[in-house]
Amino acid sequence: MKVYMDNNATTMTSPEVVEQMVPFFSEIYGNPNSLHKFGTQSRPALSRAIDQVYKAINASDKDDIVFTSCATESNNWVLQSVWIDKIVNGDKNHIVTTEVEHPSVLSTCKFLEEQGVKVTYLPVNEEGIVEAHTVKSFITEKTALVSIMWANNETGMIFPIKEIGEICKAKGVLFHTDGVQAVGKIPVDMQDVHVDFMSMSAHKFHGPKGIGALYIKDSQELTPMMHGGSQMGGRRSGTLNVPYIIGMGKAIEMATENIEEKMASISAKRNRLEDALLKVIPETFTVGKREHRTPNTILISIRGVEGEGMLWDLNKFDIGASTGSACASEDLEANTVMLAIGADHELAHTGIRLSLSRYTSDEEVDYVIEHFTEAVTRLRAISSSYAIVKPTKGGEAAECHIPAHH
Ligand code: C6P
Repeated sequence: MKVYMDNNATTMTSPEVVEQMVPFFSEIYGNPNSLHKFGTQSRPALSRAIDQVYKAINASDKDDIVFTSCATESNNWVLQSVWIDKIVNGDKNHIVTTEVEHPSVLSTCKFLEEQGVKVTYLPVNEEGIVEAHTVKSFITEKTALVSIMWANNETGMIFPIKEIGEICKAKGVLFHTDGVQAVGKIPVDMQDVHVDFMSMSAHKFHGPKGIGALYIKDSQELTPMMHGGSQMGGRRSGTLNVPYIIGMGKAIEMATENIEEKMASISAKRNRLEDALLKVIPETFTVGKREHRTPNTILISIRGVEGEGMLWDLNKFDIGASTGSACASEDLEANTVMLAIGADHELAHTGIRLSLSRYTSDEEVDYVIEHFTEAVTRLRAISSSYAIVKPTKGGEAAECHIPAHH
């Protein structure tokens, strides 16, 4: 059996999505901006896709959706354009974000700091959530933008976006949220929150890779980063990626219809997996309360077991998991979110992210429980920082002790 449990990194593209995309490669391939039939032929499907995205997040106007190549582009666009609009050409000098944002926000903030922008990186509480009152206390007269993710990719923790939006509105500060790990996983309703900009990536909800969007409330002015042929109303130039936009539309529609039912089914499997691992493997904990998390995510820490070693063992069993963000997994650094919540370096190296999808089956959960436990037992037996007192017998968890200095 092969089990994919890294759905926060990316998801399988749904067969129904691929089916919708296929005709738009070699049959209906005209440029939608062309005036001939080859071009105009794709327009109804394009407009349906825009409808699907705007309905899925309950935006107020179709023009509030601009397609991009991915959330990294959307995040860069907002941060760099607000810098140009409000700091270079305005009287602000400050951006507020958090310590636990995705690198597409954090690296852009670092770049902006090099340009002279003041950036505040807000801390998170012991669950890994940035609290609304913390945001409030750091906004100043000079703040141009608050950029805070809706849900964290490593822990699944959901941030208080509604409260933060209210604070930003009251203070007259623009509010951007990276909605990548929220859209398609939990209800996202743009009429219920005060958010100026929200980034999305289709491949996180069973759409194709390489297509994303930026929601822009009331189509407000935002200096474009892509100048050219004035596609998307001049806000993002470049020939529209028709098949991928159509794929994103279908994927978001499928992910968000009956979302409460989907959430209940995924969280039941996630909870069963988490309960089993916590019960069978001693000295193990998971980050954050379940009710504060997206329904598919577990960040589990196993004392004495290096995350990379664990991934290697899981890989041998054909189980795909990660130690954190896929884009940071090659640098073998400690998990940044675990460090942010106060874990020491050794503990922050023990995090394993398991992220399920609506395609995860009960059999797959059983398979992971069995082989995860096996891998931990093997790795603890050879770990210098973890002494096994009593070896595993008849499927029972080993009794272990952690040296006093831990
Ligand atoms: N996180 C992960 O393993 P792109 O690559 O542009 O489609 O998405 C970037 C991105 C932005 N924000 C958040 C919250 C994300 O989780 C991601 C992608 C993956 O956690 C890959 S690094």
